[in-house]
Amino acid sequence: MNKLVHRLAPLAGLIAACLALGSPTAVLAEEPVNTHQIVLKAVNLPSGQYAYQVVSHKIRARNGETSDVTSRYSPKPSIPGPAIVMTEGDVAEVTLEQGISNSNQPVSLHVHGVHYKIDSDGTMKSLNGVADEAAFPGKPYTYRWVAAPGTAGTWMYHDHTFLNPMLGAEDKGLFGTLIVNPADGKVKAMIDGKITEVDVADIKREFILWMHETTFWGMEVNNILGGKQVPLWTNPTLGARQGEKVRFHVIGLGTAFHTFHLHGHRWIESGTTSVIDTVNIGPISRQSFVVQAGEGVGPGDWHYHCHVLQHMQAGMMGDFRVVP
Ligand SMILES: [Cu+2]
Repeated sequence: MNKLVHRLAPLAGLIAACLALGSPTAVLAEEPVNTHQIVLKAVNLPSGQYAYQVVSHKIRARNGETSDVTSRYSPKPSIPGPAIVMTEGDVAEVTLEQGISNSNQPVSLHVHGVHYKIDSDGTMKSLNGVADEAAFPGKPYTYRWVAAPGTAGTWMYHDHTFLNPMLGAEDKGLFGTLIVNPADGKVKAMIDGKITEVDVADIKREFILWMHETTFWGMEVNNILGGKQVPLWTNPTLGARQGEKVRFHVIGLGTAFHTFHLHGHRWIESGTTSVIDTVNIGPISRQSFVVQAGEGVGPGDWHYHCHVLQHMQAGMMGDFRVVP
């Protein structure tokens, strides 16, 4: 029996490989809703860290209209990197440039959650068996991401080659957020004490908080200002008007396990109907939830923090400032 299993195992592996390679070609049969043409650059910061920045972002809609949304982004690099927002049915062609002045090593983009073919894996040939899928100085690399049905969620993109050809340098700042909104435009939320659905279009602000070691790294996407992105850097004060629907995206990075807690607010745990106010966040696990700012509690500086005592003591905290 064991011998038979051993003889069949390579065949099963081959079939599995064929199936896996076959599926990305079928990810999006029809023309994409929007095609995002994004140019990103990886650079080094004076702090010794590294970061991504957007050079340009154009969106070509299915009807052929093209819009330039580059002004949404900070003109400077940031940690976390720019938040890329797509909708199920969209495709992104992301070109990465190596703009790191103190190194000629390859830098890449490896994305989570969405579909891509093996040549958009963002790893070296030693890992993917196909090609060195990274940008070298003067030699950009283009990746194709497909936000196929079923990929809605908050995901990570990060370097997978720089400094360490197997792992990359995500822990040195080369990471960012991909938000894929559902095609039907609705997300679950608890509003006025009831579990309901809200329109993504009614979300006024997105607060992205990455939990790394003993620090929150933040970014706001302000939907009131057409998706304007404001890098918030470390342990930021977040701001909203009372009653605004805001969405938090809390993501873990590195090796530590955290417990994210927000004072005065409750939310629906992602993928469940549980009402919670604290959630465990491990490396690359995430929680995305909508709250109505100050609901039932009013304005104030509502503290948020990691509830792991050593992390709190090291300053892993900030405020969610709700104004009338
Ligand atoms: Cu923590």
